[in-house]
Amino acid sequence: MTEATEKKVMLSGIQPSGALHLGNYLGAIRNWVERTDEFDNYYFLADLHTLTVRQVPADLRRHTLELLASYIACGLDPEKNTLFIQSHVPAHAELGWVLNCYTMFGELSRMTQFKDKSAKHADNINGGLFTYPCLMAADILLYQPDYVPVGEDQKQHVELTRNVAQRFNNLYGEVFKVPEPYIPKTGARVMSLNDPASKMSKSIPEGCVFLLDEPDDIRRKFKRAVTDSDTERCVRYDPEHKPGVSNLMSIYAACTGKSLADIEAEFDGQGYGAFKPAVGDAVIETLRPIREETRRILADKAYLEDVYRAGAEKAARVAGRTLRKVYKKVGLVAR
Ligand code: ATP
Ligand code: LTN
Repeated sequence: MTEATEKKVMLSGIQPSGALHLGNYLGAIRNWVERTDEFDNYYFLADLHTLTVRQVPADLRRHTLELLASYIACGLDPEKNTLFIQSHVPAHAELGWVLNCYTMFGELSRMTQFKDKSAKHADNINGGLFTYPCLMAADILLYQPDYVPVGEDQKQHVELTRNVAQRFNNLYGEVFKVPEPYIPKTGARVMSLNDPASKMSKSIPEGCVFLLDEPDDIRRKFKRAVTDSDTERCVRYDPEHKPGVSNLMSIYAACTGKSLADIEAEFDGQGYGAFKPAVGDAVIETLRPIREETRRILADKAYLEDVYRAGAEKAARVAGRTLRKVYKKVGLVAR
């Protein structure tokens, strides 16, 4: 195979800090699945990242395996995607340290996720929370990816990664590929069902639809979804004035493939009463096969073990190549 026909590389990760939700699926995983054949793919579970916030150890272990099972259930075939657990590939922590030394205090201070999380966990504003983007930059740069598919909230971290990579390359030559963020058109920012001003997040469970939720729970959550207090009560896309309905429309569009204009026409004259259950049903049908398959895979621990072992082996080979180059460039003595 010639260079020109080699596939481009795609890489991303999710923290196993809780159950996966619709925002993670529509904003991230689904886009990974759609691009499987087109790219050489690396998808990992960012378990080291979760330590920035206090975790219950047994829950973290369970969530990590659940997330791996969900990756596969969502359609990430382990034969076509390198699936692995971050802590199984020591190069992440190693390059993370080096990049700490090439990232500025001021840059890290500007990260909105740091500001949000330190407000939320005011009793535990630890160093890891602050330097977390350096570990994320290492996660990415080790694999020389072309694209990093993430939801809108992670764009700032990918931009920082680009800046750090460029800074390093300016000092030492072309060591890192400078990656592009890859943000989906629909689902990039799924908002909470009970507060359309904040993103859907596991920390607001009532406004959050989890991939393993039963249909009845999903139906109930959509029935109670906050819509807008405007008088016209029609289904129209207007994120500024009608954030609740617009969020539901985006979810419906992402689950059915319909355009926003089609949806406005479909519910013309019907108000919110017919619309909300229709969105609930569309989500139920989208998530049904994923829930069933996740449960099936989770029961097969030996299979999961095979997947994460093989994934770590391949990932370590690729990551090791970049790490050795970095160590050499900065002047560390080769072992
Ligand atoms: P938390 O619930 O604690 O905010 P999280 O659900 O955002 O965490 P992450 O591991 O931070 O989980 O995110 C995993 C991926 O899902 C990232 O690519 C992120 O951009 C995407 N994502 C997370 N929440 C949403 C959302 N509400 N809408 C769209 N994409 C999202
Ligand atoms: N920071 C991300 C998770 C994450 C990630 C990454 C995403 C860690 N390392 C590398 C893309 C590439 C988050 O909190 N969602």
